[in-house]
Amino acid sequence: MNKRVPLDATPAADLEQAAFWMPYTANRQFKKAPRLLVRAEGMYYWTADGRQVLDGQSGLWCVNAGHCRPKIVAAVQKQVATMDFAPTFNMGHPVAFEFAERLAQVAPPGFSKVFFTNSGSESADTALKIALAYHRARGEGQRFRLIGRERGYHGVNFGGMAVGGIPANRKAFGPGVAGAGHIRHTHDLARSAFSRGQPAHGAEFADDLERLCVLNDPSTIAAVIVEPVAGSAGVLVPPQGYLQRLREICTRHGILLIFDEVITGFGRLGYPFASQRFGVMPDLFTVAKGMTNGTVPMGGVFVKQSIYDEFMRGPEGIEIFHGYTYSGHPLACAAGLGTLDTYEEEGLLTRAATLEKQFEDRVHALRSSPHVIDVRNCGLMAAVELEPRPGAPGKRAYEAFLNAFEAGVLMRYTGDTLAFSPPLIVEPAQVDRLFDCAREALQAVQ
Ligand code: PXG
Ligand code: PLP
Repeated sequence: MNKRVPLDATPAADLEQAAFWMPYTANRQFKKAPRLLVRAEGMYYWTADGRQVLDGQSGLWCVNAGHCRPKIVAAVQKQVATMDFAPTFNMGHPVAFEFAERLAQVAPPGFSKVFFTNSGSESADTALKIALAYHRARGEGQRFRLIGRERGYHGVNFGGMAVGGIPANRKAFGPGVAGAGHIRHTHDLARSAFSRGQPAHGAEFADDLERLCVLNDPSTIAAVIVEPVAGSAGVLVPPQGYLQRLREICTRHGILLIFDEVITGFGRLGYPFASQRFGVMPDLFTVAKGMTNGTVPMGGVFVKQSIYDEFMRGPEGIEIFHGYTYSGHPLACAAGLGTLDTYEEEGLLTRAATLEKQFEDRVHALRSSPHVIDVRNCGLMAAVELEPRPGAPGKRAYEAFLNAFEAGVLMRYTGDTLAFSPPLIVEPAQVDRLFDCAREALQAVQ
């Protein structure tokens, strides 16, 4: 029989028989030595045993305004007591319309329509489906191929998995969707290790798309989806000129370019969206995470007006047979409105730019720590890549993560990479603490 987990569970609580099958977690390892968080405020979490922990990863790249912000909490509380749920299929409610309007105002010019989902994974699959249906509506239904990139992450649903490029996320799950392909990644330790910001070399990696165009005929390709800065794969910053070249090739061949801004959106790079930082506009882009500050699950796909218009030219009736029960959920929209208010009042969508220099200097100082083979950064997003321990890949980063957590700092590890993405309200002294702690955590790793 499953044991009851007390609300004040301490790390010593016995969770070995717990019913919760944890996502992306080594369940057996975790349940033997659980790390439980029970409260959050601003830059901090508190653990079940009462320790304060500095949040160096914005929850999971999502809590951009910091935790439990009053405006967001109040907006959700008010909404849940007013109207818990309302359908958006053939019905509507004002909060969804208002939130979409506000989003269109913060989006780059021209992205005047937004389709609501509930996560980044749903956003990726929705964007890919919109791309296919768009071409079909224009009489180019032969464009069925969807191109992603090695090391890309677009969530875990079938479409996003198929175009995703992290091997472990793909290998157990069969062939995914037909017509998925991949361009090469941009990770280039030999030429670009320890680049500050965008690497100088590697614009030509974009030409790999031309190879796929030759192989498949470009008229069969519907869309290319990339993260402007790859997050999950360990903060891979686009080489200078790379995104421009990708844009140019897509335009030349009539291929839609989708940016997956699930992590980069809502201020992470010092601009509201990565497209603005890099000066390259996609045709569609996906968001989630920071859209509601992580408070209520939500995602979305922004499209250019011309894409929406194409759907509106067809016969009267439902224009796209797609949507989720919870598309535009009232609580999520309320949380989103509170989030945008908070971002705007505190200038958070551009605040990262003011902290970037210190953040960059501090993360690059880790170059001299043991086992470090690369440091990468852009905005308030950074990674430190470690040389894998022979025969035990991933162990060094895991140990550094544990050491830091013991010392009261939460940072993300993935493979042999440590990732840093603090809330955008972070203060310079907290940036110092984050990297002081990372240095000590690395020092103790064999
Ligand atoms: N696209 C991108 C670019 C993402 O980063 C998703 C889609 C999927 O979003 P959902 O909401 O379905 O998880 C993501 C999510 C990590 C990590 O450790 C990254 C994500 C999620 C969890 C962990 O780097 N990114
Ligand atoms: N499965 C069944 C049996 C359903 O009825 C529905 C929605 O009505 C779904 C899946 C999809 O659920 P959601 O709209 O929450 O994604």
